[in-house]
Amino acid sequence: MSVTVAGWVHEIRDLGGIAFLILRDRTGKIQIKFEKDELPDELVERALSVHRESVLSVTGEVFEEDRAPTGVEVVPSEIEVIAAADPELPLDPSGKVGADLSTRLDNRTLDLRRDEPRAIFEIRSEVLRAARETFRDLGSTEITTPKIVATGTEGGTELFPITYFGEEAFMNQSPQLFKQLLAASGLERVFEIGPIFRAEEHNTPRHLNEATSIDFESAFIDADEAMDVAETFVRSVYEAVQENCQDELETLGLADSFTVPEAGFPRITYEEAIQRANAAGVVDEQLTWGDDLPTEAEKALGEEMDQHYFITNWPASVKPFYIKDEDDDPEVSTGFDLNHPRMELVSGGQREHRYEELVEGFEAQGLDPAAFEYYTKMFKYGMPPHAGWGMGAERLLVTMLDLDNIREAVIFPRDRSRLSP
Ligand code: ATP
Ligand code: AMO
Repeated sequence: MSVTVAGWVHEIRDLGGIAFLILRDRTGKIQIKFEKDELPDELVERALSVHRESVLSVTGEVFEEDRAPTGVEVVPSEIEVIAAADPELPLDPSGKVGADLSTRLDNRTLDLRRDEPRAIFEIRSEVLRAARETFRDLGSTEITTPKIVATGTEGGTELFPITYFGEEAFMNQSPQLFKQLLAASGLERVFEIGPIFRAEEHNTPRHLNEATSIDFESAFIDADEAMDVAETFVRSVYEAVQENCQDELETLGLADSFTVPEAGFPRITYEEAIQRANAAGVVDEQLTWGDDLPTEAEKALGEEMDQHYFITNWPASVKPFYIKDEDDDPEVSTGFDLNHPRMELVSGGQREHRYEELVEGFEAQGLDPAAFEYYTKMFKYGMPPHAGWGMGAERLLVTMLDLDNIREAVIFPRDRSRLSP
């Protein structure tokens, strides 16, 4: 049978009278055999003088050959060098020579010719596909909202300022206010998968300056129901990966260990969480009501819980203005987090939908309600109770695939010291 195959030169082994060239593309590798006596010198010379990672097109006959890596090989009759590669590569895509993460990120195109990083992004693609399917099954509508905005929502220090035709503007930290406005629109139940921008000062293995947020918001549900949705979401995305990404899991060495988290994620209150953290003795000073959970406390809790778990009823003082307080106790909020044992994945809650209480909340946080008038005024025209959450897509992947660093889950990450590629 005659075939034409095209791909990258993975390896050339020249044994004298015979040479093998391994050609690679995303479907696999194929051996091209050069018996030098039996082929035109010019063809052999042209093929074997290219450097690794050059792009070739090879036309020839296919033969069964047990000694070939895939059981077949091609004897070439025509070779076209489509794009030559330099002899020196900044990164070895065959993986024989290892490279640190920074070199890999500087040369992502070459890095993604390797099986393992490619498997991560094939899985990421499946996660986002399954995410959309799950949300649609839950009756929600996909939205996209502006990334250039006039106000921040998640704390002023983490905003990237930009100039918008001479006016101060910001890169959006979260679609929070837009998704709430849409829960009150005729759409009622919405989701968005899009970029968020946070001027986090430090380089950490779990923070990015541009991340992908998976946001959900629905009218007529409360915090408990929003948590039910978060659990269903996580489980169905894991199920999709288990079902559709066996080859990629195999490549990452996870085929045997990968499991779908069991239903019924435990829900512990913030109060219980700080008691447990105090009992574990991992924090220098005992935590008291109103403290944020430090990283060591989150870690100790994660080890103890050993599965996904919710922390509910955070103190109102540590949650943003849009989170509703419990009706019977204004100190306690309906805000929740969903944590993987390694890190926080989700924040969410029921929202304050009453106009007067919302505006009081702004003032309590030192924010000027006038700047948010485009948002608050809609609370005067029929704002239903609503709830929702936001999840970092990269944190979902890092925890699902047991990656060391969140940058492994983004093709071109933005961090404190990385603005290109
Ligand atoms: P989010 O900011 O989305 O809520 P998070 O995991 O950063 O997610 P935080 O509540 O901000 O949650 O912080 C949890 C812990 O992580 C805190 O102990 C905080 O000190 C630590 N932390 C947060 N941001 C950073 C950072 N940029 N660098 C180092 N540590 C951080
Ligand atoms: P929060 O600020 O907790 O909540 O963000 C929600 C989730 O987004 C992810 N995330 C990040 N991932 C990587 N790098 C970052 N710098 C980063 N910042 C956040 C985390 C986090 O749990 N508006 C609320 C959500 C809501 O209430 O609906 C919000 O943005 O996984």
